[in-house]
Amino acid sequence: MDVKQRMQEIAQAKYGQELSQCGDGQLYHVLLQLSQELCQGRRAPAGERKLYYFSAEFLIGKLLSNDLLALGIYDQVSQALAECGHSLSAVEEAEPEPSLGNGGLGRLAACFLDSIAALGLPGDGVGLNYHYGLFQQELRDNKQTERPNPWIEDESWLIPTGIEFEVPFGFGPVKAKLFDIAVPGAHTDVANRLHLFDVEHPAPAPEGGIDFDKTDLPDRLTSFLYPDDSDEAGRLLRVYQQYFMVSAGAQLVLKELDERGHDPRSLSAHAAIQINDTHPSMVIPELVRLLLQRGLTMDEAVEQVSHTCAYTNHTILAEALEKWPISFIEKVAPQLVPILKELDARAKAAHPDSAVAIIQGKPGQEVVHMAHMDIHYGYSVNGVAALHTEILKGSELKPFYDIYPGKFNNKTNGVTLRRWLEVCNPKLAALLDQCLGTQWRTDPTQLNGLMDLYNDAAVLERMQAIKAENKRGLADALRREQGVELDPESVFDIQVKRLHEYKRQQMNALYVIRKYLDIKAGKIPERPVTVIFGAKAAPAYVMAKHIIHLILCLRQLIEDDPQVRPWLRVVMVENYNVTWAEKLIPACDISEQISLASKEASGTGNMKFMANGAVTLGTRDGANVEIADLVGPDNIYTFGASSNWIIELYDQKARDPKMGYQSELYYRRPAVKPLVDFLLDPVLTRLGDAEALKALWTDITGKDWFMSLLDVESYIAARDRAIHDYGDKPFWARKMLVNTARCGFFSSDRTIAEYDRDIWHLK
Ligand code: 26Q
Repeated sequence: MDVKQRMQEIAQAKYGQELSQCGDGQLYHVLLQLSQELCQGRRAPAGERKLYYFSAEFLIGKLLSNDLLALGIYDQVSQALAECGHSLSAVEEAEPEPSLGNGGLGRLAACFLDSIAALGLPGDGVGLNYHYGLFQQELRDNKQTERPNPWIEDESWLIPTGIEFEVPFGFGPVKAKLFDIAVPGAHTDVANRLHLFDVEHPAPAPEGGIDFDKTDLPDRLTSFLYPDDSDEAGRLLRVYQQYFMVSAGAQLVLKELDERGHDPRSLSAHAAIQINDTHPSMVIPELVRLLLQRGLTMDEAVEQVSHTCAYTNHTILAEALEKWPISFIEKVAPQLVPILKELDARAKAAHPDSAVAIIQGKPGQEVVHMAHMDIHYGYSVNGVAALHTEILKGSELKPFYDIYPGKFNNKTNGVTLRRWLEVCNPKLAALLDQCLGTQWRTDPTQLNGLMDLYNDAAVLERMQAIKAENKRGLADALRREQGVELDPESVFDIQVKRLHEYKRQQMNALYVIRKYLDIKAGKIPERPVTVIFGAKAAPAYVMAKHIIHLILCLRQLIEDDPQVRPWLRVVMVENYNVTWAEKLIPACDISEQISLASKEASGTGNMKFMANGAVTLGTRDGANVEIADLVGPDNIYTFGASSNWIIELYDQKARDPKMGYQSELYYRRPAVKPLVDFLLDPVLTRLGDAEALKALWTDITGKDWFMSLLDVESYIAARDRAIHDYGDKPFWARKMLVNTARCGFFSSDRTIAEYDRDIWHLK
């Protein structure tokens, strides 16, 4: 096909204009149509067994560039646009970003769909079509406010399918309408689908912020994605959303099984359902219910479901493990209650230990423990990094591991290097082509070949030149979007991820305070550093919002201080999302991965940063451990207490609340106290809300549940060492090179190949 000619035809038909006369918004719609035509022409991958990846979140980001790459026409389109005076990056600006995820878990699901298609495997996503997605963040008066993010235009990536199912809620049936987004596989001729269910008459956006009447169902069922907090008023709606997704999704699975000519008694031979955290767990009782309706006995239904469903755990934070009051389920989907009770009774008969029960609690106050149901009635349980899986087996889920050792397995996360290297960092990708040939694009382990160039001065210099160009690109974007002027010669030190106490953005802020106080005392740092944050806080997560407030007040303090500003800058990117990530990650020198050891299941940002030649400053947590093993101690800065020690501290604390970790103790240390007390200093508090800062101070000096003070001294030392080392250009460039060279293991193609080999068995 002549790509440019087809673009011209579409432009003529749509707008009666030449390509050169079209605006960027029109060109985006031309390319949207072209991509959709090409996806339509692709076949679905064949296989005996088909995977359905059930997830409440798919953080897909903008799709245009990725789809053009997967369709093999990226270069042709870029050139065609250039020939008529346009640029693909300008056209991309016109694409709205779907925000169908909170963070890591949702972005992982998007990377997985990309890799499943690229490996030519039959596997579709199943989720919800949130109209306003995750909230859009605004930063005003040093605080976060939230607005809806309407991303669906008249013409969008969503393809109406005409397929509908009825979801039987307690209050009556609701129609679920299916929309699809095509997922073309790179270097293949196949495409899979992301299936998103929607209500028939979606409600308009609420006026003002994101608050709305959460009882106004069904029209508001698919309005918003729930932020990862425990907004009490929203909890019931969340269960409605989950049941809507899994009931429609389960009906889709059975419809496709039927269309392929298979009996429901052979479900597990022809379908696999991956349950992405516990959000879709109700698919288990729902499938049992639908199979009973189709004439299977309870034994047969349970047998099929237990060989169809597999569960991925993404967290060990107790507060994030979903337990729904049975009264909620009674209300949302009463028909599931007898099935849940039967599943619970069978589990209790086989395993009387109350720690592994599905239904727990006193009569009248029972809760359904979603993860427990998944483990009893799923055939696989996996963690998302080696350390995480070991913690699940050894402590969090130990009673289950003792019962079902064979079900547990590790699948270390990965990221699609197509989006997170090829598309977001074209200059580095071109250098890699020059050095290694293009095979690394299909086999990222080939990146190991870079190690042969460890002493190649020309390559090292080119890597640094590319980093410098990317830093200037980021500085340009921040000037355009936020009006801040950055020094691209300074060290770009970046922490971007959801705001959570366990991720310890507050510890990063304490480092900023350390440097501020040093400079004020006349102790000038070795070189200028720009500290960049990007983070959304769940609207109901008070402490997270206090931490944002602290960061923004520090920013203002430093911006207004001509003595400090040349050496230290703080930037908070407003509305951090996938689009910003694609600009930030290639421009990063130091990647902050500083979670409290044992708490970050894996992390995936850490992998994207290393691929783009950033050096990690991190704790021995999640996949950081595997990154450290791959790059070796000279190419990563690790610090802080070990996960074993942290787990021991929490155990001690559980045994005796007065023992164990005491932030008081750390607070008293002379190197720590002035940093924390700065939260009360009028120099700072006059810029913001003194009460909020006091509340944060009280928490850090008293409770500090996520131990931000435990590691703060070793953190400061490690960070200073990294900033010092940065000054030796060739020395630092080698670290960059090793990080890119060793990132192949973290390709989600590798992760998906393992899921298929060990869990799905699709072909
Ligand atoms: C639960 C109940 C009610 C409302 C919201 C939620 C909820 C929503 C989202 C709970 C958790 C999440 C998201 C979790 C998440 O993103 N986990 C991350 O998953 C990544 C992919 O495996 C890991 O790399 C990260 O370490 C992990 O934090």
